[in-house]
Amino acid sequence: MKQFTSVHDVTDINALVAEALQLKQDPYAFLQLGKNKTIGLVFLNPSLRTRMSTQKAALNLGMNAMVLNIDKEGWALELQDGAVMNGTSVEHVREAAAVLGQYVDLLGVRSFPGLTDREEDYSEAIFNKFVEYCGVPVISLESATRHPLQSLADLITITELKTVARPKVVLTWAPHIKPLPQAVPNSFAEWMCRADVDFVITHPEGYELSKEFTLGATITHNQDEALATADFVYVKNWSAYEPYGEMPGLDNYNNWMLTNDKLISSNNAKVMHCLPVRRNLELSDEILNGPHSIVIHEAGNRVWAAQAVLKQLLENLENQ
Ligand code: AN0
Ligand code: CP
Repeated sequence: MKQFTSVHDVTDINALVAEALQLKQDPYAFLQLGKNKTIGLVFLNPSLRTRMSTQKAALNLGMNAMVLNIDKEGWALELQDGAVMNGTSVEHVREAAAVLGQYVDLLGVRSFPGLTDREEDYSEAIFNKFVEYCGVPVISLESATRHPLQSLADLITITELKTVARPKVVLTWAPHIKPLPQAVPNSFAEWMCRADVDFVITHPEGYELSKEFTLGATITHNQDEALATADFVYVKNWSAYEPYGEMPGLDNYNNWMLTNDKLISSNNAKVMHCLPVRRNLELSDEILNGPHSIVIHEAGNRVWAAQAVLKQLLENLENQ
């Protein structure tokens, strides 16, 4: 693997999951692989899990990890080409990314969408500038349209905890008070459509995801119908793709929050969420505190997802 920005960078997702589960059994087996190698983790937005799990994964491989919260600790970044920088921005991403590439062997980047200009977000305008100018392999720590480390951890979790060969996996929209990116559901859909699962997406009218991510999924506006016989229920809020970044009809959809009652017709479903989660808005206390929830286990698996990816990227560096 040369970079990790989406499922398209992975040749065999099942082999990557198997590798992650092996690392979980024996976390320090490749301590020598990352010796004298450094990963930089650059955040333009907040993070708890991605930051800590990727650092942990790097340490398990014998690497050094350096973190920069570039939005708070770096110079104010200019992202536009050709800008006359006589305003608030101090450093252009061309120099910032190129200089970071001088200090590290791998670079992780987190860059959320603005949710106002769909074309800009879906072209990954900011993320791709880091890819273009840093000169080292890049790992997505969640970009405007995808969160592949999360999706890999989700697939690892489903593979580990499934009780039938081909589980039914349901992605269900949940209420929220502010517009959130489509990155997590896009990415989850993109991975599930390639996994050995029956994949169903349910959301209210107006929350259709971009088709490029959902090809092969069953899509319904009927949440009850979707939840029937589900083995895994993946809860997530997202804002609309069209009209972009808006939350059409939100006031009518409070009843989309998952409760124990809604799971009665499921196959004793396990409930997932990428976290952070707003309790009793997106997901009820009774689910999060109860036996259905596997969200902490899922977050734990972020380490093995990151470690499997870093291992393959390091092996690729060695072979160059
Ligand atoms: C982000 C999102 O929905 O993309 C990050 C999730 C991992 N969530 C929030 O901004 C609350
Ligand atoms: N799930 C996830 O990526 O969490 P953080 O935003 O805390 O990294």
